[in-house]
Amino acid sequence: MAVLASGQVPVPDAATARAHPLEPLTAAEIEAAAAAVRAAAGLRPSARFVYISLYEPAKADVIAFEAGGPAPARQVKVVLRERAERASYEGIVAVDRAEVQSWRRVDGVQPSVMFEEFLAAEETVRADPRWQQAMRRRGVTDFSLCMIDPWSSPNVAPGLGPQDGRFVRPLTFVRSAPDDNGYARPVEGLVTLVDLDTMTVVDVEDHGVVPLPAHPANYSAAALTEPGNVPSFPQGPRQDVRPLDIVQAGGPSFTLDGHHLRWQKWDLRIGFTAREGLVLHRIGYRDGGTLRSVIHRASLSEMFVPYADPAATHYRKLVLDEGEYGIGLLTNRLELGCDCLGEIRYLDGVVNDNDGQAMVIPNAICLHEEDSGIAWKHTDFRTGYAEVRRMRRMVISSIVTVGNYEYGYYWYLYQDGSIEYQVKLTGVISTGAVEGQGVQPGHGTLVAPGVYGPHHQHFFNVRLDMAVDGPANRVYEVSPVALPEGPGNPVGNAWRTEEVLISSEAAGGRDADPLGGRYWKVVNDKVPNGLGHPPGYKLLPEHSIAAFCHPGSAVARRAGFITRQLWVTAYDRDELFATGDYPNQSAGGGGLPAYVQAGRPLVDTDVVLWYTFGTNHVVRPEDWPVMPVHPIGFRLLPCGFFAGNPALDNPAPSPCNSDNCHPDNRHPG
Ligand SMILES: [Cu+2]
Repeated sequence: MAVLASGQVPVPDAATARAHPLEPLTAAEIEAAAAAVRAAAGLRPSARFVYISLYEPAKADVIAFEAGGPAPARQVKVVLRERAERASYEGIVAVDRAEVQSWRRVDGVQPSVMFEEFLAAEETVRADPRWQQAMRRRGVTDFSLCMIDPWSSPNVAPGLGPQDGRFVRPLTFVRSAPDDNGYARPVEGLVTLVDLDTMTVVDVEDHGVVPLPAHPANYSAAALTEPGNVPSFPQGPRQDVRPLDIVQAGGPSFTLDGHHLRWQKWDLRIGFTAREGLVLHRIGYRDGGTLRSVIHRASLSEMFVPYADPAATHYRKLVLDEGEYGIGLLTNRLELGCDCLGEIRYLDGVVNDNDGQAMVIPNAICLHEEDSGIAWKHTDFRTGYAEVRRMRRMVISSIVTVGNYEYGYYWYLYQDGSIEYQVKLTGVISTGAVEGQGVQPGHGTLVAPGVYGPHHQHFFNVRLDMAVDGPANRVYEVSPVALPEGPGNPVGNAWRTEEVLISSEAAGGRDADPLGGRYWKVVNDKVPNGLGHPPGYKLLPEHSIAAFCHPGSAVARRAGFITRQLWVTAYDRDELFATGDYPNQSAGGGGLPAYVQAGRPLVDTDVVLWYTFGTNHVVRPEDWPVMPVHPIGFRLLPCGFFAGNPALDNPAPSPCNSDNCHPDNRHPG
C-alpha cells in the first residue's frame, strides 16, 4: 500500500526508473501548487481552493515519454473561489519550478460546492430565525438533531445564475437521536436558499406543515429488533450464514508498481482526481510480446439525478453530482472484509482541502481479483469429455457518499479481453413526507407510513479516450437490419448488419436502439488483422434510458449530455467533462453539445467516446431504509482485436479429475 505523505515525490516506475507523467499528484505537489498561487496572486484568506488537480500532459507527450522521450512538465490546474470578491479564478502551475504559468479570473461561473461550504451552510441555516420558526411550527425545538443537506441550486429561474450569487438550496431532515437515520423524517415543504460567498440565508420557503413521519428506519444490526423500526426483524440478524473465505494462498496475480497495475496480460495505470475520483489510464493488453493499447483514459465524466416530482420541496432536485460537488473528494475509506473481500491491495486518494493543503483518503481505491463463473465450456456429447475454464476478473473500485446516496464505481478487466464498467447504486433514497394514513403520493412510492421516495432518474456519462492499437481510430455505428423477403431471403429470416461511419462531430450524437441491438465499434483501420478485419473494440450500450425532461427545458439544457446515449468527439486535452468545466448554476449548453459544435472530423484520428447510461428509479418499498445495490453499466468487447478467443489459454481448473474431464486436463491422483 502506498501511503503518500507530504514531502514525497511521485513514485518512480521500476520498469523505467522514472516517475510516469500520469502518476497522481502527491501531497507535496498539491501543497506546492497552492503555495505558488498564493505567492504569485497575493491571495487573501477569503480565497478558497476548490480543485488542485494534475493537468495531464497531452497524449502525444505521454506516448513520447513511454518511448524514452523527455518527461513532460509536471503541471497542476488550480481552481479557486475568492469569496470576498465574489469571483472565480483558474490557472496552471508548473509545480517543479513553482511557476504560475497562467492565471485568470473566470466570470459568470460558479465552481463546485466546497466541502467546507457544505458544513457551514448547514450551521448557517440552523441559526436562521425564519428556519427555526418553521421548525417550531412542526413541533421541533431541538435543532441540533436536524440534518440540513445543501442540495445544489439549479439555474431554473431568474436570479439563480452564476452571476447572481453562489447558491445552494438546503433541505431539512430530523433525527430522533444523533446516530439515527434522519432521512426517515423529511421536513416536507421547507426549502431554504443560502448564498455561500456571504454565508447567509437568502430565502426560506414554507409551503405548509406536513407531519413528520413517526417511525424510525434504522439499519444497524442493533436497530433491527427495536420496537417501531420500519421494517423490523424481531429475530435479529439471520443465523444460518456460514463463513465464506476467499483465500489466495500464493497471493494475487497482479503487481502494483506505484500506480502501474499489471494483471496477467492487462497493463494500465490508476489515477485519482478530486472531481472524478477513480481514473484509468493507458489501458493495454499484452498480446504475444507486444503491449497493444486499447484506451488512453477512462473516467466518469458526469452524473445527473433529476427528480420527477413537481412538489415544491422536490422539483429543484436536479443534481450534477460530479460537476457540482466533486466525487473524488467524497470518496470513502474502504474497510477490508467489509467493502472488499479477499486478497486486497489498496491505493490512497490524495486530494486538496479548501485551505490548499493535501488531504489523504486512505484505502480510497480497492484492487483485487474475483472468480467470475465460467469463461467457456464445451462437452463432446459423443464421448462425454468436457473442456471448461474458469473466468477471473480484475476489479478496480471505489465508493463515494453524496449526501444520502452511495455510488460504487467498478471497473472490471476480464481474461477474454473485455472491459466492464458498473455503477452500484445504494445508500438511502431521497425522501419526502406525505400526510394521511395510506395516502399514495402522485410522483413517488410510499416506503413507510408517511414517507415516500419520489421517482427520479440516474444518468452517468463515461468518457473513453480510445486508442485501439494507437491513437488513430474511427467509429462505426452497427445496426442489424432485416432484409426484405424475396429470392435472396426465401423464408424471411435473413438479416445483416449495416455499418455507418461516424465521420464528423456533426453526426457525433447517437441514439441507442435497445430492441434492435445497435452497438458502436472503434477500429484502427490502418493495421488489419490476419483475417483482414481492422482490430476494434465494440461498446455494448447497456442500460440506456431516455431523458424525460422536455427538450428545450432548462433541465435539458443543464445536462444536455443525457439527450443522446453516445457522443463522439475529437480528442482535446481540455474536454474532460460532459457538462463542461463549470456546470454549477450554469444556464446549460456546455460540455458535449458545445464540443460537437466544432464539427471536427472523426475519421482515422484521435477519437473520444462518451457513453450515457442510467436507470429510472421508480422507488420500491424494498429500497427502504437502505437500498439494496442496483448495478448498471456497460461493456467493451474486443471485436477483431484478437485472432480468436483470448481466454483459450486460461489454465484448466485444478480440481479437474472427474471422468468427464478431458484426459489431457486431468490431474494425477
Ligand atoms: Cu435512485
